[in-house]
Amino acid sequence: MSCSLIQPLFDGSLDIVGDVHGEIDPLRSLLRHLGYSGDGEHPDGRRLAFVGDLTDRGPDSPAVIDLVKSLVEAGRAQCVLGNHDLNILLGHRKHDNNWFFGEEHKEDGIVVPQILADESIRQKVLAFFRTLSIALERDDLRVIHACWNDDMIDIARESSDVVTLYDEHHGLIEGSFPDLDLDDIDKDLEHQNKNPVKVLSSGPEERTDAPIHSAGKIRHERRVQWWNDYEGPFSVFGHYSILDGQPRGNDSTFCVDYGVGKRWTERRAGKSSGFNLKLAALRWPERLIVFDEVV
Ligand SMILES: [Mn+2]
Repeated sequence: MSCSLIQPLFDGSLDIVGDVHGEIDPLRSLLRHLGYSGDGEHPDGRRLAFVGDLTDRGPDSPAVIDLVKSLVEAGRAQCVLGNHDLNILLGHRKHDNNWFFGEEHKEDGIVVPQILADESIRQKVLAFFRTLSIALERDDLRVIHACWNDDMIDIARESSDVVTLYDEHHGLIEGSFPDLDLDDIDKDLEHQNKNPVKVLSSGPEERTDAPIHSAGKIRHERRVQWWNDYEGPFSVFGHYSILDGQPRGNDSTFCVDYGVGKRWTERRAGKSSGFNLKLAALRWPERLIVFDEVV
């Protein structure tokens, strides 16, 4: 049976969880604070939706995937693919996904403490990711990892396989280059902004006036704040990590990624509680934010 990459979102009251990035303990705390039992049951019948990026950076991506997979299989959660999850599914090797290939990951010369995958974990992760959609929707609410773009959603709606959709558009974009007069930055931007899988899971980008230094690299592109021009039902997204605690979004959009994926940097600096970087959930329809730590 084939099913569309755009799926109906659960009805009823929801708790929409931000990018978890392998942070299993904050995830368990958050679910407890939200009132879920260990196996994901809620006394008020609430259910969960995850905005994706379950993996990378944090200490235990396999445990996060195990937990979310069990919640999904029990019908208590839904989950969309994030760009980190997609990199794994597409076989795109990045420094953040060394763990998946069984290799240590270092930042500033220091090993990031992480559980590394073996072959059986790899197979399980890939099998789970193959079951996930790229967006969830109902009349009053949408869930997407990075960017809700109607045109790209409509293309993804006709597809049932995210790898095929990605490859097909990658090929089309490459094929258009001989007719265009583009430099390498333009080509990168074409791939970012014209491939529906890229737009939906990592958002549109634009050329910067001058090169910018970001994460030890020189970049000529920056992320576009698409939500400023968005119109439509309320969209909840992750991806754009909030590092300063200031809410991102407006009357019709909300970013639920409060940056827990970089919490290991706070731990490395000696913190063990009172973290600035958090895992969050948005309660719907209450529009209340709940964090993993109660402070
Ligand atoms: Mn992301």
